[in-house]
Amino acid sequence: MPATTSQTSQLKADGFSTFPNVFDTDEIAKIETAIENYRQSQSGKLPGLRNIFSHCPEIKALAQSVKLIDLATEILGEKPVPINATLFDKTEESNWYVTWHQDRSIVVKDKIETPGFGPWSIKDKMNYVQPPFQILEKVVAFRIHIDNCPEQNGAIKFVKGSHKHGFIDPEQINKWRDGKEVVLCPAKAGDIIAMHPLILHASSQVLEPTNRRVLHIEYSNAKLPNGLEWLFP
Ligand SMILES: O=C(O)CCC(=O)C(=O)O
Repeated sequence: MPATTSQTSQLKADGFSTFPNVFDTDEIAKIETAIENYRQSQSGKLPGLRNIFSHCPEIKALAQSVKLIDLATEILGEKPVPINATLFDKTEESNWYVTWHQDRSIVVKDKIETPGFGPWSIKDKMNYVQPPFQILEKVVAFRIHIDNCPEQNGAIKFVKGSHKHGFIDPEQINKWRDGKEVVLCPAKAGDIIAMHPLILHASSQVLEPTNRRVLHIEYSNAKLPNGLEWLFP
């Protein structure tokens, strides 16, 4: 399923692009089973799950599949590795919204103090760090939709082109985005929305009593300096 030129150029220009029907119903059912088995082992229906690659070999294999690696290679220009996977769910019982933000952190194996990298934090036993812009430029995230996500069901929204402005001070985000074009991106089960980590994004609560599961897999071909290593090569 090669990316079209218009999809890759939209991703470069706008910071996001939709790839419809990447997975068929059977493929999505397999992804769903793998995720739900892991989820049940982690005290049930948590709204989000980190560290999926460590616990879910099926999802690690999916991330390393030719289909996804080829797509990420076309976007990034040089073969990447999957570097992290997270599940985001919203349901009537766990109905959260996400305020405008950029994804500024990566996950690495060990904490090694390195100029330009920081602050550091630990979440679910993983070392998160904010790398310099030059690293994030070489990251793309695939949001794999496990459920249909119509506009009113917490669809993600983006400030078009905001990834080109580097790091935006979190305190200034609301002022900064004033008057800028916002695009709401509904999706169907099996679609992928590809996004640059620095695109400003947010999402609302769900208005329908259904799941809104998105498997978010990040890829990068950046070489980390100073002995730093990706946690999941
Ligand atoms: O799935 C969502 O609505 C939010 C995802 C998110 O916050 C993120 O990708 O950083």
